[in-house]
Amino acid sequence: MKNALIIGLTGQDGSYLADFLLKKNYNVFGTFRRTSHKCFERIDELGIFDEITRIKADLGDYSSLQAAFRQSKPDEVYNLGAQSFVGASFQQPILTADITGLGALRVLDALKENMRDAKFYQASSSEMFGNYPGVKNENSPIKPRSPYGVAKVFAHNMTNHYREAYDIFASSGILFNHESPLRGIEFVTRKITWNLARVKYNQIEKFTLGNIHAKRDWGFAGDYVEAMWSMLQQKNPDDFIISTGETHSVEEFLTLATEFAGMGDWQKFVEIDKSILRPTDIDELVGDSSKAQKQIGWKPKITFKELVKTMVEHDMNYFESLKN
Ligand code: NDP
Ligand code: GDR
Repeated sequence: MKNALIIGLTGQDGSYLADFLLKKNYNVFGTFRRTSHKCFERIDELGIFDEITRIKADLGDYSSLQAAFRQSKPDEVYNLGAQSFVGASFQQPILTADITGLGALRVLDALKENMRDAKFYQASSSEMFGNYPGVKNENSPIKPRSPYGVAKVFAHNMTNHYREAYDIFASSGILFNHESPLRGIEFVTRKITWNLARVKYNQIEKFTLGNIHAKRDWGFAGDYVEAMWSMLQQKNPDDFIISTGETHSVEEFLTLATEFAGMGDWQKFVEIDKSILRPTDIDELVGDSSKAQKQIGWKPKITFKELVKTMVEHDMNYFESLKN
């Protein structure tokens, strides 16, 4: 039985990855940070809380990461931990640099000092490409447009550096946006499906959005965690783009979600709030995952339409269940 250590267990991807690895018969260890409120909602929703060894560790605290390595003795380490909300990175650039950027270096260094033979996965991001136009592949120019993007570039480059300098099996997945019913509610897709349900169930009358013309390459998180695992099963470490190859605007997502919810015209209950606009945003992202398709045999299974429908149904069912 292999041991896997997931940094960022409590997040969207950490929860799906834990579920996936348990099904593959791994011993799953995952880190969480102390909070004053419940942090295992997603793990609970997937019904896997008792099957995971949970370790308290913070990406800002090197000693806790070292202890996590000593306790879990991992064969594979997945660094999914981050301040991952691009919008917040403009308000908290230093924290984002520390946790999203330096945090990855702390994990890499703890690995080098404690479990040098463990394989390492870094959660890199399409946000690293910024507004550079066109379909992105592994060789596209890196031009980040947010403190989050800049921090991810640092972590990405450090991952490559540890691979080269210390012969560590360190791979980066450059993942484009991926969503699910477990997505945090501040991200635009879940914000839309959650608030549509609140409108439908008379909890609110309206909600606000920012730049609805932005376009993203949206896939399903459950598909994307499979790619993370596959990258670590290869003979050699490498970087891979993971994306669907399709791009859709926020407005398209909103229109389709409203249609699935059977709620008519979204203009009746959505307002555009300029204060949500970011100082710099990315107009359009779309990725070419043909390298991953060829080398690791990965491809997305869930379509854009299916994704939107699943998220709408999940949130409608939740508010429906509150009535009973
Ligand atoms: P989430 O925000 O859902 O999860 C992030 C995880 O990091 C959570 O477990 C969070 O803990 C943890 N975390 C935050 N701060 C710290 C800290 N100081 N110390 C330790 N852990 C911390 O993100 P996703 O699951 O969506 O994404 C996973 C990773 O992939 C992230 O690194 C993200 O930047 C990256 N990524 C995501 C994409 C996407 O579309 N989802 C696309 C490309 C990259 P807590 O629950 O306590 O907040
Ligand atoms: P993103 O995701 O920034 O791409 O980062 P997000 O869902 O936050 O934004 C996508 C686009 O929608 C626009 N937008 C809004 N965004 C939010 N959050 N709220 C709104 O009300 C709103 N209105 C319009 C944004 O301006 C943006 O253009 C995600 C995160 O998961 C990162 O961690 C990850 O690295 C990248 O995807 C790839």
